[in-house]
Amino acid sequence: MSRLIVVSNRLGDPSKPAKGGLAVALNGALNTIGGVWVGWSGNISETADGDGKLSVRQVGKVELAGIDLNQAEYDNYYLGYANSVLWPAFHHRLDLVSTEPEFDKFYRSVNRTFAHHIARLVEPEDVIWVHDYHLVPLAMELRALGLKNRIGFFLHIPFPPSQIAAAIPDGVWLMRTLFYYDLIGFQTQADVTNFKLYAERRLDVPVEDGDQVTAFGRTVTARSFPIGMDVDQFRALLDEEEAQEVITRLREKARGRKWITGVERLDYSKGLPDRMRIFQRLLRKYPDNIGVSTLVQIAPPTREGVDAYADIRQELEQLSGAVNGEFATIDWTPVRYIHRQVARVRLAAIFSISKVGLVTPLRDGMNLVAKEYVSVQPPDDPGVLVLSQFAGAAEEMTEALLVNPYDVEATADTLQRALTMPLEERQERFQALSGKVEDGDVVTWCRSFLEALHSVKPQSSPGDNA
Ligand code: GDG
Repeated sequence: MSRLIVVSNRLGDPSKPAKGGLAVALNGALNTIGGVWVGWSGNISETADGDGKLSVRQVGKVELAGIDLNQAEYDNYYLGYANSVLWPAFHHRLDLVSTEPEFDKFYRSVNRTFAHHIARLVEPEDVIWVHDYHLVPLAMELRALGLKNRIGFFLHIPFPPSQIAAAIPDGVWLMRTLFYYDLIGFQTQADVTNFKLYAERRLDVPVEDGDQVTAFGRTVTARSFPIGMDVDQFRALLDEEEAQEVITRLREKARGRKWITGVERLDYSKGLPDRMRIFQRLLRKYPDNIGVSTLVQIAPPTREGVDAYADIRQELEQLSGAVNGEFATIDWTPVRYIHRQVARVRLAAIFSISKVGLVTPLRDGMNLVAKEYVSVQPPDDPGVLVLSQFAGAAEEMTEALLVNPYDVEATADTLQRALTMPLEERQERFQALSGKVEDGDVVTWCRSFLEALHSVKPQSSPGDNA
């Protein structure tokens, strides 16, 4: 039987609780079906460029193959091209793109290093599944080494509209490398459309109605596979003693108060300053919330080596301080801002007693927090999901209250509607959303991507050494 080789920037550890959305999803998938996971080990060691050491260990059903980076590779590939060029550009933030001459050179060479290690690990029948924007050119590098395996790619972040994609430094080269995959998975139908429009408008190739796109002499299948969460695992956390303790303690403290909860890495794509403005507007416009509704914002640090992240932290701290200064009383603090990683079991507990899940990214591939919030709501008294229309999740989760987070006034009105929604409407919305979250969980997502990868016609190989 063919093995599954998963490749992602950061190597996860299926035996430990995961932090980011990608790790959460892949832990679920690999623990279910087993295979090899290849990724950056998290170590920075002093090796020559392109010489990253590989260490392999077995954890349960999964073989973990970690590749070290050196400091220049970390700075220029990870913090550089991946997180200072591709991440902001793909999230429509061209104003935050910052380039250095070395970025793309290192991006290419780290992908080549990954390819060399994978080529030694892989067997002819193995299926390779590459994840995310750090590794777009990996298939091209693998093909250049002669690999004929089926190779799929899943993009966890949005695919930008063609005008934005056209502004990406080295963008045409990057897009060309996508055509070395057999299957490209996107989070939403809107992303698939953007990809096809890019091919039509910028690569000047005819695009048919189906899911295949041909350019540079290669044909790739492009489809949407909305990612899901591990519903059973997350719900099971609520049965743990720690979760029950948190729930009891928070209920006692709350005494009729309402929690509005937001959880995300402190990233500018997540719209956190706008969320503070929305909450401030709610308190100003609907003063019945003063002393009653509390915004719990958990925002653990991320990518602190990139300047834009220091700026967002400062802005958020200033805004949450301003809201607290304006409205706090001796016995009530309107914003509880936590800039630390919170244990997953506690997140499940906090979500389950929150009257509103406030998920208002300015742009997001999917957003698993929206699904996690819904998955642990009590069916007899569920809370309400307020969800940005710019999260990929909005394409499926249409029974949430969908908002435009740039419109502070209208979103504050919707937040008030969520806080005062009658039980019957909350239950109706919850039933519909909960069914969707269960039906499209991470196991289904993984299965449907792999089935599609097994069923697409593999690429023929002219031009593999391009
Ligand atoms: C990328 C895409 C796409 C957050 N804070 C804590 C914590 N988390 C967990 C959440 C959730 C995960 O991290 C975040 O996932 P998201 O999907 O919301 O966002 P990204 O990290 O940006 O992930 C995204 C995803 O990939 C999957 O394809 O949905 O669009 O950007 O699981 O709960 N977990 C713990 N403590 C925290 O403080 N334990």
